[in-house]
Amino acid sequence: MNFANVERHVSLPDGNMKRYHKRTIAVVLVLGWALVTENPAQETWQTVEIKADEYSFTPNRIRVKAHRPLELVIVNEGHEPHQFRSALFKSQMIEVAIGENVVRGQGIEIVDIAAGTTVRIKLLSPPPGPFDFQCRIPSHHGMDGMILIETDH
Ligand SMILES: [Cu+2]
Repeated sequence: MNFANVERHVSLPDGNMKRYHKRTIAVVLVLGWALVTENPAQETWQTVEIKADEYSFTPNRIRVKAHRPLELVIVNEGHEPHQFRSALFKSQMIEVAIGENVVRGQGIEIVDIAAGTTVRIKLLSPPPGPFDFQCRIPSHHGMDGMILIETDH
């Protein structure tokens, strides 16, 4: 399957999926994803809550384990929209949830988070490495951070 044309920007500011590209929605779920999400008790999720406001992320240094399911809960406690962008998502199938609205796709780089909303981003098997994250909305300088994903060895 070719993901080259997948829309790289997820935006569900009003709790709907209008702006989300149909091809991304149509991406076939990997079997592993289905197995894990249907049996959540069998996997230990790493859950990290990150607060976004004007103009920072808290915390902005995060350390998690590689190849274990990871859930990033991004809470926009500010009065402006923010983004959560990371190259971490580029090569991964991720699930993005705002309330009842859930989108899964690969090739997503930018998740928009409206003021006062919470976005949950799930990755089943995060790869090791340091991954920057940021909000690149003009004038939102300083909204950046790093996720360090470590192996057990
Ligand atoms: Cu921002």
